[in-house]
Amino acid sequence: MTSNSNIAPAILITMPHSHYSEKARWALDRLGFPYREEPHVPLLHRLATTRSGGGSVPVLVQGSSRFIDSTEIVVHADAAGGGDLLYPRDATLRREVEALEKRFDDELGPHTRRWAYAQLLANPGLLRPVMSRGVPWLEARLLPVIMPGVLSLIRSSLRITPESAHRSLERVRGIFRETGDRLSDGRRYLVGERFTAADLTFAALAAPVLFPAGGRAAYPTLESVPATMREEALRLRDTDAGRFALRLFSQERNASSAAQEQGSKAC
Ligand SMILES: N[C@@H](CCC(=O)N[C@@H](CS)C(=O)NCC(=O)O)C(=O)O
Repeated sequence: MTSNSNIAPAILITMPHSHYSEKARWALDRLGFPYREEPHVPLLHRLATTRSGGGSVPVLVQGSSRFIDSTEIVVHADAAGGGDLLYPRDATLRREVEALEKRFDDELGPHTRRWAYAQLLANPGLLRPVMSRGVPWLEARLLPVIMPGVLSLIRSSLRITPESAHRSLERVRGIFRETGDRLSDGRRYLVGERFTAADLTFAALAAPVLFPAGGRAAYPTLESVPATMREEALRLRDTDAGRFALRLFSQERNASSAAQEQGSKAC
C-alpha cells in the first residue's frame, strides 16, 4: 500500500444521517485517507454540493478534483491507497464486488431509506437532533424553521406513502434473504476471503433498518423510535444478513486496512 501522507486533505460533504455518506466515510476511515468532514442539514446541503458540481451527498472535494457519488469516492480512496484494498485485484472477484455494490446502491439504499423515513416523518422531534448533529451553528438554528419544508420535500421526492413504504420493506426483506442465502455456505465475507466494498456497502446501506452500534451516521436510538419500527428492526437484526451487518459494524467499522496488512505480514 502506498502512503497517503502526501495526499492533500480532502473535504467530505455529508448529511449527518445519510447512509451513503456513512458508506464513503467508512471507506475513507478504513483506508486512512486524510479528510475533513463538512456535515450539512438537508436542503442547505445543496448549497455546498452544487458549488462542487454535485447534488446529493456525499461529495468529496480534493484539490481541483470532485467525486460526486459514494462509489466514486470508495473507488478513488482504494486507488489512492495503492489498490486491492476494497476491490480485489483479481478481475473476476472485482466484477462480483462491483455488481453487488451496484445492487445495494440501486436497491437496498433507496428502500431502507424510504421505509425508515416513512416511520419517522411524523416525529420531527426525533429527526431534528439527528439531522443537525455537527452541522454549522447557523444551519442548526435554521433547521426548526425549515423543518416542515424539509419533511414535505422528503415525502414528495421519495414518493412516501403507506403502500410504497410497505413495498420498500418487502424489497429490503428480499435483499436480506438473498444476502443470507449467499452467506449460507459459511463464508465470512460476501466475495472472496476478505472484507470488500460489497460488505461495506451492504452494512452501511442496511444501517437505517438495523440501528447498529459502531456506525458513525446519526440515528435516533432504537429505544426512542415508534414501536412498529423497533419491532421490525429487531426482526431484521435476527436474520443471517442482519447478524452479518452487525458483525461488520462491530469488527470492521473501526479496523484499518494498513494495520491489518502489517499484522498479516508480521505473522
Ligand atoms: N448514488 C448516490 C446516492 C446518494 C444519495 O441518495 N444521497 C442522499 C442522502 S442519503 C441525498 O443527498 N439526498 C438529497 C439530495 O439528493 O439532494 C451515491 O451513492 O452517492
